[in-house]
Amino acid sequence: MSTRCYQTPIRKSSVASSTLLSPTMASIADDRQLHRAAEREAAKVAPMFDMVSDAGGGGDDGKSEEDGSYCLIKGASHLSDRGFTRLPNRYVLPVSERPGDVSSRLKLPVVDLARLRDPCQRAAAIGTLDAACRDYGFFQASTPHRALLACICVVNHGVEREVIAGLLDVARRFFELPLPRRARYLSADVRAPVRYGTSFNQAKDAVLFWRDFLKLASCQPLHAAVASWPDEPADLREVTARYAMVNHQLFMEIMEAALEALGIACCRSLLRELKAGYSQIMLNCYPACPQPELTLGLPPHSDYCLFTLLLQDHVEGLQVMHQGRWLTVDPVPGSFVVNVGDHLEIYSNGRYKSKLHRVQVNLTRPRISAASFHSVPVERVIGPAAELVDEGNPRRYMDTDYATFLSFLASGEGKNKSFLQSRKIAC
Ligand SMILES: O=C(O)CCC(=O)C(=O)O
Repeated sequence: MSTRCYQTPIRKSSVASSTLLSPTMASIADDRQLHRAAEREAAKVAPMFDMVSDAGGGGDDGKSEEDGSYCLIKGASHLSDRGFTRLPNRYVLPVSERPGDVSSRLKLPVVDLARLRDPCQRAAAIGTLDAACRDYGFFQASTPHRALLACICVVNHGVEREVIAGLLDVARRFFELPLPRRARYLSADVRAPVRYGTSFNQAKDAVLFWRDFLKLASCQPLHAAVASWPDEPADLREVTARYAMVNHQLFMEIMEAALEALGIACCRSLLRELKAGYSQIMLNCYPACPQPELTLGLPPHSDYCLFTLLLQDHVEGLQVMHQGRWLTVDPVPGSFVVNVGDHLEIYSNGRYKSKLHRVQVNLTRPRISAASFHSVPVERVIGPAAELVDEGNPRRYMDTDYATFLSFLASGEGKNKSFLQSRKIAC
C-alpha cells in the first residue's frame, strides 16, 4: 500500500489542479466558499448548541449558572474542560440503560492479514474470517503493523506507522481546538458530509451521550471530499487523507476475502463498485467523565455499512454484546477492530451478523477513536446476494439504500438495530 500518489498532483477539475499539500488559488477559493457555507450552517445551529437549557440544571454547585445549563449542548469536551464533578442531568441515562458493571472482557478473534496474503495460508485465514463474522460479527485485523508491513516493506513502513499514529494525534488536536473553531463545522443535519457534533444524534437524543465527533465523508475521488474537511489543525487534511487511502485499501482486501468466504463467485463487479463506494471517517472523542456510571459515550447501535474498521487509542471503552452480555474489548494499540455492518448482514442474507456495540466512558482517561464505515455508492440499492438465497434459505431482508437509512436516522431512530429490524422480512 503506497502513499506515493499523494506526492503527485491530483486533478481537481479539468481547469484547475491541486495537490493536497499545496492548494492552488482555485482550491483556496473553493475553501473560502466552503467556509462561508460552514459559517452559515454554524450560525443556523448555534442557537441550538448555545441556548438549549437543561430544565434540571445539573452543574457543580460552585460553578456558574452558565456551566450548569446554558453550555450543555456545547458538548462533552467543553463540559469536561470546565472541570465538572457532577454529570449534568441531560446526560443521565435511565437506570436500565446505564452501563452497569462490565467486568468481562473479550479477546476478539484475530484475522492475520499476512496469512491472508500468503497463498498457502489464505484458505485457513478466510476460514477464520468467516467464523469470526458468523459468531462474533467482530474481529481484530491482526497486528496491522505486521500486516501493513507485509505490504509496505517494499514501500516505507515507517510512513505507514506514522499514518496510523498520526490520525489519532490529529484527531486529538482537533478536539483540543477552542470550541468556536470546532463550531465552524457544527451541523445537526445527518446528511452533511462534514459534521462536527456531540452525542449520538444531538438533534433528537432525549438524553445526551458523552461523545464529541467529527464526521468526514471520504468517498472516492478523495481529493474532492478532502477540500471540504476542516483546515485546522493545519495538517488534518493531509494526515486524514493518507489514512483514508490506506484504510480503504485495507477494507477492499477484507471485503474481497469476505466475498470469497461467502462463496460469491462473480464478485468482480461489486468490488469495482466498492472502489468508488461510500466511505466515512468518524473521529470520536470521549473526554474523561465525572460520573461514568450514569452515562455512555455511545448507545448500543450497529453500523450502517458493509464493514467498519475501527482504530482506537490505548484506552478501553468499546463494548460488544455477545451471547446476551456486554463484554469489553481489550484495545490492542495500532490494530484495527473490524466489525460487520448492517449492509453485510443484509447482503449475506443473515449469515453474517452486524453486532450491537456501545462505548463506556471513564473517570480519568479521555479516549480517541476513528471509525471508518465502508459500503457501496450511496445511490446503490443493496439486498441479499442471489447466491445466498434459495428455497432452504429464503430472502430475509428487503432491499435498502442510503437515503432510506438517513431519513430513518434523521427521524430520531437508529439506536440498537432498529433500522435493520425495519428491513427484515418476516419468514
Ligand atoms: O469508539 C468506539 O470504540 C466505537 C465507535 C463507534 O461505534 C461509532 O463511531 O459508531
